[in-house]
Amino acid sequence: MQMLYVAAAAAAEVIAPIAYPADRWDRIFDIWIALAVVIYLIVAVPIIYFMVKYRYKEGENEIGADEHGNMGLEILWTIIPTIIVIYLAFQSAAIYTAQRTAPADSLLIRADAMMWAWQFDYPNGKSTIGNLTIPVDQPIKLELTSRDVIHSFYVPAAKTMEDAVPGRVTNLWFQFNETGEFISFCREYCGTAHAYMNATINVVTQEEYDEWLKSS
Ligand SMILES: [Cu+2]
Repeated sequence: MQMLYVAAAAAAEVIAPIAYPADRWDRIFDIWIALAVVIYLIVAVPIIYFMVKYRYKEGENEIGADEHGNMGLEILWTIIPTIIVIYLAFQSAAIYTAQRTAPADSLLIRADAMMWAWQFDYPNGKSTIGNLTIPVDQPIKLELTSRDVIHSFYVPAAKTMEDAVPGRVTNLWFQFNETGEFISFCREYCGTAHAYMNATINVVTQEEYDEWLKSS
């Protein structure tokens, strides 16, 4: 089952994700699950084999051999896991950094959270509530803040989110690779209407975006 899942995940990777940085997150997941499956098999297969091979038989090996360990094995199974853990740490840190660092050519939009809505402020002064219209194939950097309590802006398609904290400016980035209507919602419980604190992400072509931005 796990093997099938890894194979499916590997096949799915060829297709571009609906939105970045979902692919970074998926890559971390694939690396961890692939390693976990390999380690699981290395441990589980010999366990089952030895359980059968050395099962109790009357009159056979009734008193076990007096083993005193094996220095070579001890070194081997200390060094290999150490290398794996260091690899995972560096790989995850590199992917995490890419996931958290907005590309230099990002379009900057400000998002203001309040009970219970999102307000978006565009570079030309245009402002919307509950609707984020953005161009496709363009990295978007959202600078978040809040007017009242802590909220959190979540973009499921991009597998990214960030808290909106009063008195502080935080940020997150994402990029949609196809046009369409997507959903985002508040992911930090913020009171009575928290469950309705959604925003529509309207992904349009660059021309449509320019047109939309100019209209009042
Ligand atoms: Cu909220």
